[in-house]
Amino acid sequence: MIRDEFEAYLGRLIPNDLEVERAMNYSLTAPGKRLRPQLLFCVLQDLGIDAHSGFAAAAAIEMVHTYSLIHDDLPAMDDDDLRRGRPTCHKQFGEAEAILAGDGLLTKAFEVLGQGPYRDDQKTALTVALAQAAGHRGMVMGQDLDLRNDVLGEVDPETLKKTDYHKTGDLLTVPLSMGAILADHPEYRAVLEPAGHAMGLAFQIQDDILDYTATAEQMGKSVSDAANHKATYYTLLGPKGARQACEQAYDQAVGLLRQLPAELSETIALIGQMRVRDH
Ligand code: GRG
Repeated sequence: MIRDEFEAYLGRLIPNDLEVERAMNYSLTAPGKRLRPQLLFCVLQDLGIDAHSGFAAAAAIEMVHTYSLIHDDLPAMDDDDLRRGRPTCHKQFGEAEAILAGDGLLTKAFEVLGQGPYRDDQKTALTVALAQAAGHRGMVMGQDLDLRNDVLGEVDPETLKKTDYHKTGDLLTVPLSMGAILADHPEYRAVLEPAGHAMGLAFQIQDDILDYTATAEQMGKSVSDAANHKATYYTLLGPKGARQACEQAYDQAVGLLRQLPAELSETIALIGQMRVRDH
């Protein structure tokens, strides 16, 4: 199965000799859902490309995602003890090593992408897409907005939307952008990217709901929004409103994908699985 092959590939990318490498591998190979890689594989399959050719790009996204989780869990940010069902990186390796593990994963991502089996023009487009999604006008900005919202203790719906669009949506959209680049259909990005953002919004609302309704054991991470009085879609819209908004956003994502000339059946099926997730 492609998922197992990818897991084995991911486990081979970083040696385990140095303490920082052990910390990087500890978080990277922990049991995450691998949604972003799976999204890329599905888009590639839908566009007639062998999903294996997406391994380097998918690993790069997963490394950036894992770095963001390590840094998000640090005491200076969310200060969480549990991630992917294990003690967080800083609980296991100490704060300084966890900061370095995040830095190591972020830079390794671009090494892996640059060494991937892609044409130079594709590498350039992939690199720019990932850097923009992760960077200071992407996920980093989203995280920064999130920190400010937490300091204020309240947030209006527009600011929350902007925060999550970048904090969660940008990195969930990048697999779709990369799929279009690798399939030599860059014009599909005009549809795939809004679809990715609609899916990202739905995913975030679902995360907010699960934070109130699931256990830490189920989620493999701390469920701390209520204790932290965090303003989320769940607190802004209530349980029923949040569920409706989530369904609407997933419907919008699928509706957009159906507009493409290619049939996105694998991607739509994966979105169907995301829709019913319980962790
Ligand atoms: C530190 C720059 C920086 C950014 C951090 C990831 C992130 C941005 C914050 C985490 C806060 C959070 C819970 C966001 C909700 C959506 C989200 C990204 C959840 C985690 O992704 P999953 O569910 O995790 O795909 P796994 O572990 O399955 O990969």
